[in-house]
Amino acid sequence: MAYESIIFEESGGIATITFNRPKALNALNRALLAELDDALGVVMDNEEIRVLVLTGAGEKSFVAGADISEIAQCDALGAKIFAKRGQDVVSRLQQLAIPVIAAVNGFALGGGSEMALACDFVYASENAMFGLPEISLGIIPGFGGTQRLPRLVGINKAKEMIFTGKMIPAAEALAIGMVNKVCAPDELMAAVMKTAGAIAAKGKVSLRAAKQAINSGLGVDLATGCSLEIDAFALCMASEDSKEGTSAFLEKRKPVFKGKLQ
Ligand code: CO8
Repeated sequence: MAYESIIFEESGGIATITFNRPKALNALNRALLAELDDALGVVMDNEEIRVLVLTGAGEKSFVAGADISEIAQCDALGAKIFAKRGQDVVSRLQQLAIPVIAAVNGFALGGGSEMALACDFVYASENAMFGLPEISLGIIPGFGGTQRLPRLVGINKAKEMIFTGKMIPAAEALAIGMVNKVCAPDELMAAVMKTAGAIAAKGKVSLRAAKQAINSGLGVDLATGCSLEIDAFALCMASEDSKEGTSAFLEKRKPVFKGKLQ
């Protein structure tokens, strides 16, 4: 599929998807969601890709939300289809086996914040603004925001953000746990790529096992989660990478992970 609304790049095991509708502050329309869905399929199928980075084109915006001109045309059924489409893509992003980092370089509003919430973690530029402003449009978040935001920042903070629709700056998003790190705008991508590179150098089997154990464990009780962890741990021990990692430590050298199960 040829992409117009996103840019897809891959280098050294790190794939980058850039939302590319800068004139509309990278708003998510149906065409962009279809391209993103396709690109996530490419990422899933390519075993060489170890980390995915999401960012926005231009200096102003990561994603300023779902495309309001398309929402405005929707009746109730159309809204249901649009919201389901967006939720399916956001869920697919969250369920990717590899780590996903959001590099939020400006506005992350509505569907943009919801996209960031589905990533494994977020680095943001100092000028980034987060928010779920849907209430000011007479609607509510529709790409999972009412569910993921309270789980991440707590119920009351999420309610305040969703009921007021107010934007919060990167520093506040950092304080409430929506963001892991805040960088100067011109240092954001370097910081993200440094962390992505450090992750990409780890064992593929153990990275996937760690992500799966964390994500699957969040939906179950602690005992069940710990039991999932044991299975994921055992899977790692069956991998060539675990032999390499432990041998390298004992031989006082750097491990070279090949990402093979055995
Ligand atoms: N949709 C469509 N176009 C947009 C959007 C958007 N979400 N955001 C910005 N744009 C466009 C503007 O219309 C403008 O276009 P033009 O130049 O043709 O007039 C261009 O981008 C630049 O925007 P501004 O001139 O407004 O730039 P400012 O710097 O003055 O303001 C803001 C930046 C504050 C980000 C402002 O653009 C804004 O408030 N945007 C809307 C933010 C918003 O409300 N987002 C939530 C959208 S709803 C949503 O995400 C729901 C998700 C679930 C949907 C379920 C489907 C039914």
